[in-house]
Amino acid sequence: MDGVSRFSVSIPHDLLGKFDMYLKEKRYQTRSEGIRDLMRNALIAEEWDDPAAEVMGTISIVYDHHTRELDEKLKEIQHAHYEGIISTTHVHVDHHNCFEVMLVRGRADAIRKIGNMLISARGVKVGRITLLSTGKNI
Ligand code: NI
Repeated sequence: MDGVSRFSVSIPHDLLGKFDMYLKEKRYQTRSEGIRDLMRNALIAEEWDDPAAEVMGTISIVYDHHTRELDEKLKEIQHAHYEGIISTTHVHVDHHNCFEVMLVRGRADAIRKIGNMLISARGVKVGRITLLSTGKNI
């Protein structure tokens, strides 16, 4: 393979055994592919540590839409930050609960701020910011 480096790693037997179990569970065909993904994830986490880095990801929230003024508040936050939120998908889970996933792109600090505002809104039961990458630097 062109542009590929090979290196050897010293690793305790126990740790390698656990790692192999992890790879099997995650359906990796080879150790190399599993290690490449772990390295990319580490680099993506590093990207997000730089406030000015351009990142992509998702903000997911589950909330009860009967909570007073919550729908309005969530929409207000999204409109105030329309340049960072590319797309929103809303699922009516049941009579009370809504699941909303937003695709986001922008500066890491701006995306974190939007996510934290949405997740901390009163009535949001659970939320996650998923840190992904534009893929340019990994
Ligand atoms: Ni709904």
